[in-house]
Amino acid sequence: MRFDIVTVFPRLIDAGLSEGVVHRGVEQGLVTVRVHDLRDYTADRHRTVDDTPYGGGPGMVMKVEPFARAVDALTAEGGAPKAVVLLSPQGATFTQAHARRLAALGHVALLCGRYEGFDERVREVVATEELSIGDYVLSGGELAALVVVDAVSRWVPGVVGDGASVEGDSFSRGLLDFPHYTRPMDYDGHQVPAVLLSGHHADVARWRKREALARTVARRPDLLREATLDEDERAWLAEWGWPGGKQIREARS
Ligand code: 9D3
Repeated sequence: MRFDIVTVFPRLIDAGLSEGVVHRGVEQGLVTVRVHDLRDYTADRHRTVDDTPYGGGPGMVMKVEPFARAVDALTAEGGAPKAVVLLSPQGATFTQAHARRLAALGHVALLCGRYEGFDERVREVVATEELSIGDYVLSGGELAALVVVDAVSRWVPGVVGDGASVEGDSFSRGLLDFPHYTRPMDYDGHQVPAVLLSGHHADVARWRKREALARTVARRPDLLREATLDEDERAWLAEWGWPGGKQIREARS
């Protein structure tokens, strides 16, 4: 997997990739992250990346030419990226499905902005798609790019130690995770559920499945619309009086 990241704060990207699962993926040669300083693709003495908005108003707008030149240069070096993603609050909200799709592309460029926004021609001419990481205000696209790199890299075979844990992850299954416990058995009167100590593996699996579903119903009922549920799960929903429980897509097993 190759990422090309274009930013005015390359060290912010370097810092975010200095540890953890993605860093190990880079060290193993499974992931390549090239960071490009947008100012290296300016043409003037002051290395200008932004300018005042046509039509007036506050703040500065990021110019199109430095982004266009940066993408031309990274294409010349490493081939054309299969997607050029503009990180912006106006983008579609990034999901696990986007992460999986981008991983399958193998080569993705990420364009980060600062200031009020991008000249619209960055969207029209340079980028192929636009993503946000959620409805909150960041100071720029760099942290969003790091989020995308992390979530996409997890889909690259070998990056996450246990392959089963990527497929089985919350959101890949479409449900929240079940509760986890480790020692001690009793923490200040808070007990580990007895079923987990029973040694009955089938009971444990069933309890976890039910807890995951109960938690999703309580906290993220919106996820049920897209979830795939097996016969047990559909029966529990009906038992709990969940409206439309039977309409939820049945898991292919
Ligand atoms: C204060 C400026 N805002 C006026 C309406 C607009 C604005 C412009 C630029 C708000 C934030 C930003 C910087 N944000 C990003 O570059 C960004 C982002 C985000 O803020 N939230 C979620 N995902 C993303 S992806 C890039």
